Amino acid sequence: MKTLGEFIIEKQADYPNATGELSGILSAIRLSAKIIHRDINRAGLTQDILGEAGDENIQGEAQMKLDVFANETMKKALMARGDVAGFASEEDDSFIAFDTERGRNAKYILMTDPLDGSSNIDVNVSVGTIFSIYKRISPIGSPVTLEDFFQKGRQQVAAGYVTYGSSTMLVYTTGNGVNGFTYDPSLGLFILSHPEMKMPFHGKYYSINEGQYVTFPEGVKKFIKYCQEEDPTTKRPYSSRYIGSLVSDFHRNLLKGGIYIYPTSTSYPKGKLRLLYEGNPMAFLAEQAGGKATDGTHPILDIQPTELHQRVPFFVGSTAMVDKAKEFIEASA
Ligand code: P6P
Repeated sequence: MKTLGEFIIEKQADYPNATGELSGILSAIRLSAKIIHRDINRAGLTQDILGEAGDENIQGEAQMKLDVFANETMKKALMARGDVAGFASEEDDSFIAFDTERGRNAKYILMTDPLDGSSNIDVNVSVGTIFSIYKRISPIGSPVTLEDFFQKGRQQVAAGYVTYGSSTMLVYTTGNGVNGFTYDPSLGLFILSHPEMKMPFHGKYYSINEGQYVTFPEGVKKFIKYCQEEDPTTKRPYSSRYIGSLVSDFHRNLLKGGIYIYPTSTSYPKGKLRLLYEGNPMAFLAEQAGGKATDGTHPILDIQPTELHQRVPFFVGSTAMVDKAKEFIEASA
């Protein structure tokens, strides 16, 4: 049995020049996950944390009380460790510079969707936390600037998610593969349960909100019909599985193989998912596990960010399925 803490220390030993700051950030995320897990699992028991917070985030989405709670929990845990210079979140309009002596001298920044899929909480469906970590590019000793947050996804030094499902798992990468840890609440420990996770090259699940079918681009419509055709040689039809929680759909596809798609639509002409704290971290994980992530045709990790909350069409999962979707999109262009 290897705990997340032991794993982090073990991996840090692989880097003789490591200063322990990245390990400190991962420890802060671990603490946040335990606290959020606790509150999600008692959400139905105390009305004070269910439901809407009565405010909207910059996306115009009603903030759930647990969205705000998760966001503040992560901020406090990271500030307490002092290893992060700046923070950006789905729940905050702008980035936040941790403008303390320690914060100004920290090397890293973190972006997060603190509680993805939170509208599912009140109906007891899985939700997740997504995080993305970069080295800052602005001078150490000064407050972070927007340019620190506009780095391409390929510059990430670490990324991961916590899925609060039938069990709570933390899955992350620091660029040398993907490892999964299952939380044991009786011990208060994350235990290495899924070492060196690999996304199957092909899969049988496709995840997309087919209620929006009529508004999808032609290539996406053709890919969906391809998934539904009878063809035993390619094990079609595939199964449609859409949880309404990116982290949960991604996690199933990471384990079993599959593709998740949130394309452009009438409601979301640029796609719904946010590049910086949803697309990039999930794309980094997918590629590290042998999968792929594109905007339909181009790798997500190569997109140059221009806005903190910019949206992007998102195709992520098994390489063969992402490539097949790209074929239909390019043929219909
Ligand atoms: P829709 C949750 O809000 C989220 O960002 C993803 O986790 C999820 O896959 C998607 O949006 C669901 O969106 O429009 O299908 O309800």
